[in-house]
Amino acid sequence: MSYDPNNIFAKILRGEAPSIKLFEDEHTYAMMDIMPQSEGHALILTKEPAANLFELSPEAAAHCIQSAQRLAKAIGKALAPDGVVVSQFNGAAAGQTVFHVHFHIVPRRAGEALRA
Ligand code: DGP
Repeated sequence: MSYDPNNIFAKILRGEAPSIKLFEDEHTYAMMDIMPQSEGHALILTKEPAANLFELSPEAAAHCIQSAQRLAKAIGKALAPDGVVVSQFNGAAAGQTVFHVHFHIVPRRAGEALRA
């Protein structure tokens, strides 16, 4: 799949669209999800122009996981969830809607259903 440089996450990374930023480093950008599935649902974006995991370099993938771990730990401290889901979708058939690689960090509480 070809990468569209005008996807919404690319615009956020260029500062052309707003976001609630949590942190960023040389390789990744962390922000709140605009349609949270639970309280504290956040996203890690790679800064590499890659539509999906198949296009992402191994180095960028490693940086995403490092940032996902950093964010999951921070959410654990801030919200004390019972668990945290880290997920990532590739292709529309898999549920991907924004075609710029990102990881979901979704805090979960025992017995609480995800929001639609
Ligand atoms: P998916 O491609 O299925 O992994 O989901 C994309 C996620 O990105 C979804 O949870 C909603 C979120 N999202 C979509 N547009 C925006 C946006 O403009 N800002 C933020 N912060 N999140 C967005």
